[in-house]
Amino acid sequence: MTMKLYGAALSPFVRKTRVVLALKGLEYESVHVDPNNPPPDYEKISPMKRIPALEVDGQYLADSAAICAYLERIQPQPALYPSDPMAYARTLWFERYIDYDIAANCTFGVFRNRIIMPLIGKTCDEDKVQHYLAEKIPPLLAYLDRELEGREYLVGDSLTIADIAMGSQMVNFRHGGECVDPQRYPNLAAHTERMHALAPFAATIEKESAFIEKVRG
Ligand SMILES: N[C@@H](CCC(=O)N[C@@H](CS)C(=O)NCC(=O)O)C(=O)O
Repeated sequence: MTMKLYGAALSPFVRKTRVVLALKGLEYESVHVDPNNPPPDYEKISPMKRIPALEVDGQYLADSAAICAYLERIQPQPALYPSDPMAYARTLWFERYIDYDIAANCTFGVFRNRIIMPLIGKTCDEDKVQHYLAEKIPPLLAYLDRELEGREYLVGDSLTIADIAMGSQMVNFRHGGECVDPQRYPNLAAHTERMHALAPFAATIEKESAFIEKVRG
């Protein structure tokens, strides 16, 4: 079996997928796709022209959630989805909340404005960023902070796809010049620190940060 992962370095969804591939020890080839300028035939690979997409022996999968669920089936260890039905469904809920609601605000609201806009020759709308930071993001982070009270992981007592999804979005939040405030969200701040200390996250953060520092000047 040969696998190709289509994506770009700073995408939180690509990073999430790469962390899962690394934890499961799966080999793959990386193919660079710029989401702002995908190749002309890319929609055959990813119908919405988004990254990541995975090619497996000539078949294609789009969306990090579908890809990671597939990877769990082909390499069940380490298990990143609980077997208990309720714990499994709660894991999928958190993954969805993070990939959509957290991403829409922390990554697309803050990181995209501050880092991607200047990279593609557009200006950052800092008023918009401040609105996200002051109004939209606090209740989203507060919910996860409450859910993490007295726990190391979002669901059960081991790492799941939900923790990886959150760790990945928080890399972009950090690249965007923000952090999870340990005074306001102590449980989530500790969780983020634990995620970012995992070897696949630590390695990618080091590589990406050097680039981000250059962009931020
Ligand atoms: N839910 C998708 C989100 C993927 C996504 O939005 N990727 C962004 C890059 S971070 C993208 O490809 N954007 C290009 C576009 O939407 O046209 C996933 O988990 O894979």
